[in-house]
Amino acid sequence: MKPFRTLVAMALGLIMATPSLAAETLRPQHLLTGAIDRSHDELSGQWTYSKDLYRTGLTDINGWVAKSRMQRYRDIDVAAVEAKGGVDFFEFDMDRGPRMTIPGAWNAAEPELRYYDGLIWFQRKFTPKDLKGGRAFLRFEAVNYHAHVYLNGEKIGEHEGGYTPFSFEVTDKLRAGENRLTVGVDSEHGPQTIPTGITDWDIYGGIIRPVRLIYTPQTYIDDAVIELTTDGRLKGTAKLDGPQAAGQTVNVTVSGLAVKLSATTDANGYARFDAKAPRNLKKWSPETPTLYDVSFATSSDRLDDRVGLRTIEVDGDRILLNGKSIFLRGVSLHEEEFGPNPARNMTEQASRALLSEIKYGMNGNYVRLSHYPHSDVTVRMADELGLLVWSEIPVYWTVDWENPNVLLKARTMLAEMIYRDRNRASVIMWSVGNETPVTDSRNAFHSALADTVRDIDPSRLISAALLVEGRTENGQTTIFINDPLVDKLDVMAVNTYAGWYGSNTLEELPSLRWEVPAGKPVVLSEFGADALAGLREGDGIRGKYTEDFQAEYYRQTLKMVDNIPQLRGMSPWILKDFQSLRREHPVIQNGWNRKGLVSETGVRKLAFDVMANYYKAKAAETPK
Ligand code: GCB
Repeated sequence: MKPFRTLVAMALGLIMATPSLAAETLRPQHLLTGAIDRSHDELSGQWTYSKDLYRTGLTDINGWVAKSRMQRYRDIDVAAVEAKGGVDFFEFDMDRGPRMTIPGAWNAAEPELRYYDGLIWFQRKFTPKDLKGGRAFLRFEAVNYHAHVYLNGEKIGEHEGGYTPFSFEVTDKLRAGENRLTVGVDSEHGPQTIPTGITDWDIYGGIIRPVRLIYTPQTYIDDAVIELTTDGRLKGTAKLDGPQAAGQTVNVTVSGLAVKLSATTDANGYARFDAKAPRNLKKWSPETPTLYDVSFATSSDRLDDRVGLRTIEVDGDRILLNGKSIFLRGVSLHEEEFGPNPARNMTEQASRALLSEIKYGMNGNYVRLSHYPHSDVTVRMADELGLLVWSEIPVYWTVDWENPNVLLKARTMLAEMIYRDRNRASVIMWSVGNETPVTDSRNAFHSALADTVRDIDPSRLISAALLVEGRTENGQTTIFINDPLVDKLDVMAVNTYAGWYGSNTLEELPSLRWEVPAGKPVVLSEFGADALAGLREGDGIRGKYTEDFQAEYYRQTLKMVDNIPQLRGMSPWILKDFQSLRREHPVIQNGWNRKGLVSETGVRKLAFDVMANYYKAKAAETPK
């Protein structure tokens, strides 16, 4: 009998041996690319809900089938049955339940739900349009963390993973008139979830992004991508879904460009385009974020998207955007809107406020969307404003590295993230993990993730936020990367907190030496220090937690990292104070991680200007 670890390694080997097939099997059955621009009914708004901490609506004691009087998803008018009398009784009534506005996390909705972590049932009714021979899909942009979905009392599917979209076809399940949609949302995380229950951010359970009923023709364009390649071509694919998917002509037009792209779908519904990019094409960049209206059309369907066209690659230890070396002037960001009680409801307004502070306030050109895929509203806003994006999945700190099911979950999340955002010019880098300690099983896990990314999207860069080590010899401290995962990455990223965590003083920072493997670009994915906005040196506290300390920490850290020759960018931790259940200092934190360069309501701290000035100077330099 082979040890478990060997079996896992063999399973990983198998996955890696058949990459394209593997990527194809990870493709969600219905992608509905560009969902926001399709014909749809918005199902956001008021939903009723019912708490179910003991999960009585899912299973009864001893694992028996849930009692019908507990099944919140039943297609039943409880009040009407009660009015008739009889033996039946109920321990729920979704129609008369309390209401919550969807989308939005429940912790912000009601004080009694502030720290609720478990199952809550949500329900709403809706009346669909006449399908007129077409098809309909229920599309969820994100449900955190595990969704159990029922339509008119019938289960239509489940989804695990709190930050990526999923869709179920309901063409034959809708009825004329009123339909009843019920979603059980379980926020609980455990050893086999991604992330596990141990993070540095808040619970944010709920239907956190919009829900829509999407209408398509019988045969429709499920997915369409277009990109500019480094050899100056416009390439793309479209995938049709439906009975007439094969042998169809797909025509692509790009607003304002005289380019003719046309192809016929193969037996599996795929069409592939390839043409020389016209000379007058304006490339997308942070300075000129040109977006083109691209439309993909067949005889029965048309899919529109606003797309930027640019190239991204590494050349030795440089990152090239449109063939030119670039320095990433960024900051990290959690998905949390400004304000004292965020609900993770990323409206355009909320997202614009955050990203504008980076772009115009801080003189930035880049944002690390940490630690999970953010709303597509945010990514589209980055396209519009001109911010480059690092996007990642929450393979964070601890994950069950040896469990093949967990690996499959991570690969599925990667696929769902990448397939959603392949048309976003802003996204230049996919990250496969954050601060995961080096072990054989972790290395194999991450390596499989890197292969998955390369397989699905070879056009973008791969990175991971790595841990660094330190060594002191003859009084000289050296920080170094000792991680075999580096071989799989295009860009090495490191998190460093010397001067905040650990025993280094701020004065020592500039003398710390960095030793990084040659030949690849390095970015600092994190560095930072806590400060309570308004707290100054001398206010009854000295050093850590004051704005003065944080600003000095930034000055000294910047001096230190300026000595790294391959440094190609940074995303200090973090734009805004964010809610975290690890942070309970009663005077300073009260549930907030205070490493923001601005407070939770947007008040800038002293360190904000340190970064803004540093980036202003960087923007004026020509990158090496
Ligand atoms: C880290 C983590 C980040 C934390 C941060 C901190 O290294 O990647 O999620 O919030 O440190 O504040 O300690």
